Amino acid sequence: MNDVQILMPAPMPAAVIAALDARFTLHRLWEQPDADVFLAEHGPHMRGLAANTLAGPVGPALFDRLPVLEIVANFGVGYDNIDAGAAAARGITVTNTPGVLDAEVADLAIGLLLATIRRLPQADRYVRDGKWVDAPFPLSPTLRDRTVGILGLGAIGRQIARRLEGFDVAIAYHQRTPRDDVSYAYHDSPVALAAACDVLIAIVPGGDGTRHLVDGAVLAALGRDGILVNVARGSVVDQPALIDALRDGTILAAGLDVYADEPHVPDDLRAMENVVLLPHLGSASEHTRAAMGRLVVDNLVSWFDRGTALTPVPETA
Ligand code: NAP
Ligand code: 8YV
Repeated sequence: MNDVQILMPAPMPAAVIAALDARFTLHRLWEQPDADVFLAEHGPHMRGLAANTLAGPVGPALFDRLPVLEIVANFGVGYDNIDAGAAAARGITVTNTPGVLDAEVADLAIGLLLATIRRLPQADRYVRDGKWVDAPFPLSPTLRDRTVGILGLGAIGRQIARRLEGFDVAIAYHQRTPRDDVSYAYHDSPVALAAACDVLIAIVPGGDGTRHLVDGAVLAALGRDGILVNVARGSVVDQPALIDALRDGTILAAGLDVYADEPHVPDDLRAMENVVLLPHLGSASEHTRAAMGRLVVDNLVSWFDRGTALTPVPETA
């Protein structure tokens, strides 16, 4: 036991729990019969918070109940679940898990793109349903001769682009700041990018700054042969506009790993044949989730041993 009290609002991988148990006094909020009663009694002693998207929003309402909180260690590189500005204003450090999941998420994005364009899940269902004996599976669209637009050429976006180079497709991108270390074509808005490409891969952070960055106008610009792949956050895409665009042929197809209200996926999407739907799998391998978990633990240990976080987010760095 250690006198540093850490709050974990929602479950994390067993290895993270074991490592934190060994080093700190860890409180599992989800096991408490009454979270409110627990927070009223023990919240004033919590110096660290181990958070993930399952924990719900981490912001002023929770911070008010944790007056000596020093650090929020998030299990995930995206931290739109955390009000980092409010944390900064209170002197609370927020950490995330950059670097350790980039390759895994990029692999998934490429897999989802190929699955969507070549209709791999539909073909799998076709074989399982015994339809192949009656007729060959219909020919699919192709990745050949396409231009792939990457919305957000950050750490993961660049890994996606590197992989795409091996597929001999043209690559373009948009983000607010053009990069001087790549030769891909830059477009100064999401609409301009969508107009210049016929595959659009979204991999920007979630949150207010990117809400509905992919809206009806972007989907119209992507065009009738267009394919949207969203591995960013559900909030980045106007989901009702996407459903309309898929239904009326404004775009050809979509591959989605993330949704507006996870884990709920609208029936409209689930009924469509021109979408491939994944349950937020970007980083979801044993290898990568273990690496993310180690970084959560290492950030907390570094903070309480040495007073520095390993991977603070820019708002609280
Ligand atoms: P990153 O390195 O910070 O890159 C984010 C990129 O998005 C930056 O290059 C940034 O460029 C761009 N961007 C930010 N705001 C923008 C805006 N308003 N308009 C256009 N571009 C904008 O982040 P990352 O590590 O690549 O991760 C990106 C996101 O992927 C995460 O935040 C998370 O939401 C998502 N993600 C999903 C999964 C999954 O399982 N599906 C897994 C990991 C991550 P500028 O600042 O120049 O605009
Ligand atoms: C995880 C993610 O699914 O890192 C992110 O931003 O979206 C994924 O790696 C998620 O964070 C797990 O809670």
